[in-house]
Amino acid sequence: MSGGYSKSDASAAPMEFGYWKIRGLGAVFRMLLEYKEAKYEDKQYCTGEDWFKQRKPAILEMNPLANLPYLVDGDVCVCQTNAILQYLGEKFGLYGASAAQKIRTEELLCEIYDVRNGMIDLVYPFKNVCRDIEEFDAKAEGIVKSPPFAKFEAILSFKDNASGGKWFVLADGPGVADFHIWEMLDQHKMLAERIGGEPVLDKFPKCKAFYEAFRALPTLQKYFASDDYKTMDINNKIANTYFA
Ligand SMILES: N[C@@H](CCC(=O)N[C@@H](CS)C(=O)NCC(=O)O)C(=O)O
Repeated sequence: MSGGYSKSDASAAPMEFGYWKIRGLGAVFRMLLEYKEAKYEDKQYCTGEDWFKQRKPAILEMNPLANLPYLVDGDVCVCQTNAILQYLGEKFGLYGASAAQKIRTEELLCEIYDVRNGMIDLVYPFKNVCRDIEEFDAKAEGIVKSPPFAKFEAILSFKDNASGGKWFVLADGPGVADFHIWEMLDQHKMLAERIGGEPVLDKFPKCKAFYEAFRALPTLQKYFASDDYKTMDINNKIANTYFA
């Protein structure tokens, strides 16, 4: 296992965040924890031995749903991406200020997880959606021609948007769903660049403005300058032939 960097905040014990040493579902949390300047240890597992043999048994003691990602915060151990995002969203005040905003956050977390699953189908041959590079090329081209962000563009334009279309849910900055949406925008942007397709973001002007505003957030600059963003593989090695 190799460690990422962690923040210092004298007032609280550090949280433990765990995931493989890839972006995968981990990048969403690394960005969120950095954005909030949280005190946390970023456990990045490199091998099955590191996770399944060394750490998972202890996480199972805390939560029978043990999986990657997980979060340990004092006595609390949360698994499942959307449950962890809800937990951190409530902790940081980034889940929604009203019942309507909380519902929108939950909707968007589910919606963007669907988008992520499309990317997983594309890049992992064991999913049998793209069994070889020819099938990958054909499907990737289709995704880049018609990227799955029209609904997100519509949310940014919708009458109830509290920020006038700058952020997805909250009035004055990103909520937890924005972090997963940004990660998927970035992955689709990179996919288009990789296969020489048309720029994905140009098709969605509001999503593009959101992408740029998020990319410029001051407390995220350390993350964007780090190897966790610049050089870390997006997907597990099994997908690297297609989209690392
Ligand atoms: N729906 C789960 C999926 C979790 C999952 O599939 N984790 C994969 C990596 S993306 C894993 O390798 N888990 C380790 C394990 O099964 O112990 C979530 O969103 O948290």
